[in-house]
Amino acid sequence: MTDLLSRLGLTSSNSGAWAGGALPDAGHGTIASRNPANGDILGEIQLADVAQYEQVVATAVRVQKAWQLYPAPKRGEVIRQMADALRAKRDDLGALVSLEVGKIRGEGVGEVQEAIDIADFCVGLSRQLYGLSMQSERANHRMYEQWHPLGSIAVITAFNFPCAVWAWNAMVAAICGDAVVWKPSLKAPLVAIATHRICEEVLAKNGFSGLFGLVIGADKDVGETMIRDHRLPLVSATGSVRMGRYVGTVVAERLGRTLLELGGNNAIIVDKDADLDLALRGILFGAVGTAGQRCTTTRRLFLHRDISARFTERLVKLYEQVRIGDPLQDGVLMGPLIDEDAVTQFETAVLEATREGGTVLTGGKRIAGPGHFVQPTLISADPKMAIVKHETFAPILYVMEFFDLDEAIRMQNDVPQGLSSSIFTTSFISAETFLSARGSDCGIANVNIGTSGAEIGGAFGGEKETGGGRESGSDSWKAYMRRQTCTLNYGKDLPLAQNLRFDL
Ligand code: UN1
Repeated sequence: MTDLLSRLGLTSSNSGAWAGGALPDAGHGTIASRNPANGDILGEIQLADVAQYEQVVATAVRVQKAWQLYPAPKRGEVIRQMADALRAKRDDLGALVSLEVGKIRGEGVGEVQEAIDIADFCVGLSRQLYGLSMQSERANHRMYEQWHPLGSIAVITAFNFPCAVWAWNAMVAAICGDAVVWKPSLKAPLVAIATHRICEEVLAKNGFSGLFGLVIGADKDVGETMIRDHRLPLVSATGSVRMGRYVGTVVAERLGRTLLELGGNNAIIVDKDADLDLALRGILFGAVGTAGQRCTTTRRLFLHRDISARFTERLVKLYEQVRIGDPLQDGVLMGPLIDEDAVTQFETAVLEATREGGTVLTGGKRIAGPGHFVQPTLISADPKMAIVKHETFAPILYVMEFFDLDEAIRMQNDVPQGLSSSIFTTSFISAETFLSARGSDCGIANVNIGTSGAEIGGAFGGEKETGGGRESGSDSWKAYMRRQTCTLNYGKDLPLAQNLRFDL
């Protein structure tokens, strides 16, 4: 383990403030990063204070001034080098993700791959960033729109994707000509430092050291200062609805922009004509993968009543075969929850569900011993139960029945969140209905695959309380730029729009 950490440039005590290199300890206290599988301390991190935050932002703002003038395809070349640098460290960084947040090895490495993928995507994007041209109603006039860098942006990330979600934002923002100040979760600081170091090294080699800043600090000082900071026109935040509502309100007050990726309460509908083997695999990955701690985790399952009883039996059997344990061990499918708080929330939700009339079909308990392990849990539930409408970041899947597709879609949409959704069906009509305007109301709608594990090429995000933001692929880059509409007159006359006359 020590070898792994030192290969990633980590020591037993690490700076929590990075502005073109590590800033010295501010004496603002430290936090420990612990392995959730056994409680071992992986390393200490010196918390950043507000003065260091100032230094990080001032550096980012200064470097951005030069970066925005560097041609976008050249910015793409720097990001290409970052993709390569991440590739070279992929397995080590992936293992660190496993150690610090408890993902199984494949998922840890997969997360770093996601960061590499978005970097690759951005290399191509750097030669695009297209604007539209319009037909002018005036003779000898040309109209078009172009996109300029927004400036320096804030990125706040959650523990569950401690590398990839930052990369979705940072790589795209960098291509767009922006600087990025990152405030990661205090539950995953080492992955943040290691990721930052890899990218900072590339920036430094290219003369843009400090374009990416990192501040590992408390919400009450560093976080508060950051969301109120007028130098950061965009705050991109991933986390709970409660956090997003607060950040959104504070940033809106200063008329800044937010890009919010908040809670999900994702459902899978299994129709009576579905390929049930496929559905079982999709559900298992969606609900048990990452120990139920993805924002895209499958939390609700709607089964057609004709297949419900037999299918549930098969699902219970599958759940009981899931190997739980050290996430770095081969064959293990589920690691621990992130911390003791998460275990308490798991237990509270199970209790609440049974109190409301739900029945635990399998699981429902924490696993004794060191580490924050719980059992993957299936609960037979009713869609009206309050707990079913609530996102609990744990491997709990509520199982419910439906009679026809309209009812299933209605139940699926009847929650405050709107991130991801899917249907398993072999019927073209059911699939298209699910994807139609009267179908799923989520930002992501899938057919015959689960709710999680999206590719970076699409826009990622959701509706309603999920916050409405879109990150990663497609045209999400537009959130990181400012749009300018330009009208040029190359004639000798000055015609006005709307045929207006304004002559003496
Ligand atoms: C998250 O949980 O915040 O679609 C992001 C997925 C991953 C990203 C999840 N590609 O499950």
